[in-house]
Amino acid sequence: MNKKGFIFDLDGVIVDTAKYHYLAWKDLADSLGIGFSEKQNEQLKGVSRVLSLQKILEWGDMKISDEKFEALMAQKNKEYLDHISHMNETEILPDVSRVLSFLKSANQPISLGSASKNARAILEKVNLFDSFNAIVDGTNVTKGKPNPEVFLVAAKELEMEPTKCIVFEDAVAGVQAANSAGMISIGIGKTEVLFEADYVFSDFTEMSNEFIEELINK
Ligand code: B16
Ligand code: MG
Repeated sequence: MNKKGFIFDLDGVIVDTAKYHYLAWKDLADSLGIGFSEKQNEQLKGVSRVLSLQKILEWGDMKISDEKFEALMAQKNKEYLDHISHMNETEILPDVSRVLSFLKSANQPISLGSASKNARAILEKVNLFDSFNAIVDGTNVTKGKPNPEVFLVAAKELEMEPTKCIVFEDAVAGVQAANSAGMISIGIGKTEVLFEADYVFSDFTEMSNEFIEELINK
């Protein structure tokens, strides 16, 4: 039987936590007097917490001490945790559960590949923790997307060759990471943004089980 390793990003693929990241970063940027648009937020998708704050400070042309930097990261994460504390299964994006069930019934190994250090907590909240054979997140890697580390570790956990892995990603940095890892990249979102991906779907409702079967048998 054919087997592929299926690796799912979390934020923007399984759940729409990007909106909570945006709210928390926006409040933080406001408190520093730095303008922060939704377009800029797009550039933070898939990017680690440290790098996200570095970018915001760059946009505001602001330099701060290491202590202040740590305090701001903690402040942002506190607000973000407040938002995610209210999450439940209803926040799983459309047809994600159908795709996960289909892969499980086809005996395909599944991993999470997220930059977030809060990934495990979020999976628990939406009751999907047990749907994965492996979970790799921001606590397991040192290099953030677009570096391929998170996906390469996931492939290793699944005991699959990188070229036999398929990544679902909503972020440009994540698609680039999947491509650098030598994996098939499937963008979830807009083609204009995710044009570097091998395939793009606006969401999982557009992805048929037949397409997934083709991926398995490729
Ligand atoms: P945290 P993903 C990423 O998750 C988010 O897209 C990105 O916006 C966030 O800054 C990053 O996780 C770190 O998240 O602050 O929770 O550690 O898309 O790779 O699942
Ligand atoms: Mg994402």
